[in-house]
Amino acid sequence: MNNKQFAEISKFLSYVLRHEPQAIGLTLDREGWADIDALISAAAQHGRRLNRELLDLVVCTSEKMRFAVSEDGASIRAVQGHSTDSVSISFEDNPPPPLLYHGTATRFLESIRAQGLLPGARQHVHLTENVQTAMSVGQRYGKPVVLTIAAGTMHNKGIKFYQAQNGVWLIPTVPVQFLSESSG
Ligand code: HQG
Repeated sequence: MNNKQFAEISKFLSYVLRHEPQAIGLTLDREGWADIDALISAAAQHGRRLNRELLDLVVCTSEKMRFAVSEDGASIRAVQGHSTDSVSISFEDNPPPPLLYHGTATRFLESIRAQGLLPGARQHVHLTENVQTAMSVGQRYGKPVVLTIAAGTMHNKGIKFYQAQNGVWLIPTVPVQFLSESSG
């Protein structure tokens, strides 16, 4: 598989496992799991040839570790990033480090200053422990800026934080008083 094929499969999996499973007639359970055989046959019916080896390769080599295979090897899911209402992963509250980071584009700042961080189409706002990662996430939408989140302070006030299997931190919203615009 070359890089282009890898990216295409990864995008397709993000689409059906995070956003639109119904587009190929796939069912996800509440924890986001899809039966792998069902996924392969639903994909085939929609002109997308997949097989178990390709799926395992994408799961294992995805730099962002977006997907996971269940312990029994029968199911696959996206570990975060969902927008579909059919999935509600039961994350556990996890104490965050004192500071977390969110990368965004400068053109969103005015709205963020007014509303805080909102999840947009997804179920959660995504935060990272790594400034560099935040910078590259922000770059996807324009001139990047990294916001610092006083995560420890928020957690001490009883606000819950969740961490996906791939280390991404998730939270429903970040009120503006916990945000600052320098990355230190
Ligand atoms: C912005 C990728 C205006 C927010 C990445 C972001 C990440 C606001 C955009 C993951 C706002 C939503 C998620 C407000 C937030 N007003 N704009 N009040 N509050 N925003 O793509 O965090 O490759 O849904 O700053 O690596 O950019 O998909 O979220 O710019 O981990 O695996 O609204 O997606 O991972 O955009 O990215 P997104 P995100 P994957």
